[in-house]
Amino acid sequence: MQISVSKALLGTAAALSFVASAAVADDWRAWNIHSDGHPNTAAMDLFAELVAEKTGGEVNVEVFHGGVLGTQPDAIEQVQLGAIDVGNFNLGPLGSIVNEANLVSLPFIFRDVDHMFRVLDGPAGEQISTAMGDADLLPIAWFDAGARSFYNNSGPINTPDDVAGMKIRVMNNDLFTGMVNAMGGNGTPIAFSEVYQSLSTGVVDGAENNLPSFQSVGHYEVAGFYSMSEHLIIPECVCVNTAKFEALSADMQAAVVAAAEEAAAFQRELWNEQTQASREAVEAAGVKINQIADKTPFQEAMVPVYENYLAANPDMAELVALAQATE
Ligand code: BDP
Repeated sequence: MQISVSKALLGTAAALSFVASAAVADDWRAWNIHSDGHPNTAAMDLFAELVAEKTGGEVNVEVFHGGVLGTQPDAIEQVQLGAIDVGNFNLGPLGSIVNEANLVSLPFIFRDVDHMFRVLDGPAGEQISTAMGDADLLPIAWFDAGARSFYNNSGPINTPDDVAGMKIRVMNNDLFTGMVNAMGGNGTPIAFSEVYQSLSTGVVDGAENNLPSFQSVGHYEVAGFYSMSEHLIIPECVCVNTAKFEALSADMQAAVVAAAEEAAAFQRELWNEQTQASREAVEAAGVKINQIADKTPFQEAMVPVYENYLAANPDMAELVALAQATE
């Protein structure tokens, strides 16, 4: 009698635990714009692996690389809607959706990458994260994306005047078109996947990106001058649809965040190695990389960009001041 009772109980417990785990088992689709050989691709693969391990298979992430799920602005929207669950997004194209996130897209706002991470880890970062979470784009880890510099095919850029008259591809954000236009150029938003062709056919004269992306998508083959303007230092997030994340138990949330943080630590290490390796590879392929002796004229050219931006977004003055005051 006793045996059959405990057997029945065991059976019920097993059935319940099956129902419970079936109810919370979650399949997530992840968006990544990069292909094999880029640090973020390796980091997103590691994220998926760690999520499976740390959640005991209750959350499964399938990463779609190479932007096959859509352009970045589209994918950001899809994560907001919950049609894609998670993405590795650059905060540049995200700034037009979440006002606070635009802080990081102001040219020369950060002194270097370490300063950018100190700002993100402080109260300004907290405000940005909260606003992103409220917009259904909850950041659970930050990736390094180095500094972006100009590249083109006609010669080195040493002053803002060298940008004048050039059509330069930028990511989708009015701040970036404004930035190029303030130097007398013509800032043109084009999807990342179309930049190679645009450069090779002369639709644009140049573009701007960090060294790993400049190399990984072959832009160096069609733009032989890379000038170290380092005008934008924009972080990237691993961003999850907020409702999807909040539907997880506290334990599962902690497991997913731990996976993202571990993947981010790995990404930042890889990033530094890849920046050096990409530099060497493009130079070996014949690209001329030039340092810019004095970046002050570029920074001075951004004064109207800041003025216009703050006039249109007075609420952002406090965040800007907070970032600038961060040691
Ligand atoms: C790369 C970013 C990627 C952007 C791309 C671009 O990692 O998210 O889409 O630049 O310029 O560095 O569009």
